[in-house]
Amino acid sequence: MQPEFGLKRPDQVKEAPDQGERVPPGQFLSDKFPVLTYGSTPKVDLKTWTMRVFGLVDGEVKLDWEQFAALEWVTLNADFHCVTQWSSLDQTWEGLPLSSLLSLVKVKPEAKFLLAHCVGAYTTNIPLDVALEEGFLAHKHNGEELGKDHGWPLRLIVPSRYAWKSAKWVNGIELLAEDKPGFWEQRGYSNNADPWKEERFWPELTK
Ligand SMILES: Nc1nc2c(c(=O)[nH]1)N[C@H]1C(S)=C(S)[C@@H](COP(=O)(O)O)O[C@H]1N2
Ligand SMILES: [Mo]
Repeated sequence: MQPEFGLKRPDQVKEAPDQGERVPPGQFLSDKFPVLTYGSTPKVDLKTWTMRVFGLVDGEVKLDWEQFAALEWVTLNADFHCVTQWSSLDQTWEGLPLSSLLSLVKVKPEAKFLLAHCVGAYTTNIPLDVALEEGFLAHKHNGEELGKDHGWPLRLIVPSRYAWKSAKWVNGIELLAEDKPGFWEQRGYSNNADPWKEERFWPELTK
């Protein structure tokens, strides 16, 4: 297990002083969109793909791709900040706000957190209020379907947090009463992950 800790400043970076107020501390702008995956890219077949909303909900749902694609998709413009220090501004994502997916079930009042599940073992956790405000399920990126390595057919986007919260190949949303650290959150990454506060790793690791 080799966390991404201590990775070097990325090669393809450009300084953009005029963008300074949009680039969080310790980040550099990148034109590229590198692939960062723990493990290999899973094979996904739309014929068998499903999205499940479960846990503290009434009326659990499981949608197949056709049902998911029939929902009302919108466009989101957001900046993307990777903990390995690159940021890409003004990315356009097309898909479904997480709040729209959650409106298909009745979220129980005791649900306060959410754990995103993926094809493969990756998970990541976010507070439910953050999920409702800005969580987004993207199928297209800058006008094109997501690349297979970037989470096709569907990835989570959580613009206000470091990108490990933007789970690729997402296929399940679990509602929880207690917070439950995800894959990287269990392995030293910050639970909150706010790039503007440079919440990269557990506070005790950076002391
Ligand atoms: N399922 C899954 N999602 C994931 C990851 C992963 O390893 N598996 N890596 C995360 C990390 S650490 C980052 S920085 C972003 C990178 O997204 P990208 O590969 O599209 O640039 O995806 C996040 N989502
Ligand atoms: Mo990352």
